[in-house]
Amino acid sequence: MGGVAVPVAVALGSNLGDREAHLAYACRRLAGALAGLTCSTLIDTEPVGVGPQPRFLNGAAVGRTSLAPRALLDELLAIERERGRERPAPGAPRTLDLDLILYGGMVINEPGLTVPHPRFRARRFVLAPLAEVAPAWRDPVTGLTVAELLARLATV
Ligand code: PH2
Ligand code: MG
Ligand code: MG
Repeated sequence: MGGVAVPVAVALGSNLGDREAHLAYACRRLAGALAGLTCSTLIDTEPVGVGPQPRFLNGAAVGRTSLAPRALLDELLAIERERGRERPAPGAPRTLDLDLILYGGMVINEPGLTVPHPRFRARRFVLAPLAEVAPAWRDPVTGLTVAELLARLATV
């Protein structure tokens, strides 16, 4: 460890197998990886942008980490694999998807690691649970809070 703990937000999703068990597992594992973890309640959502698929269960978690962004991403991918996540094709149904949404106020554009998550501002299934646990967190790109981004979704 070492370094200053940075507040981070993670989006959780599942639409394959026992969705609740996968997300409950993710919250337990994240509680070990992130300090002061808070997990949102879970919402059942229509699949967005992936064609006909089983419905999703979505949630969000916030906590603090001393891991660098890439190390945290590796940890998220490891937790996904622990639930048998496979990647047969982009957008395929998944047991567990853990997306890094916000890493403090950092803006990162690297291969495989874009933070804030490039599509989170348009996704109600991310913003609604995130607004439950971190409404005042600010998106470093638009300067808007999570609550403002969610409110804006209704009108655009
Ligand atoms: N994730 C996607 C694509 N579409 N739709 C819902 N409702 N929930 C998701 O988590 C989701 C999605 C890509 O990761
Ligand atoms: Mg995703
Ligand atoms: Mg993902």
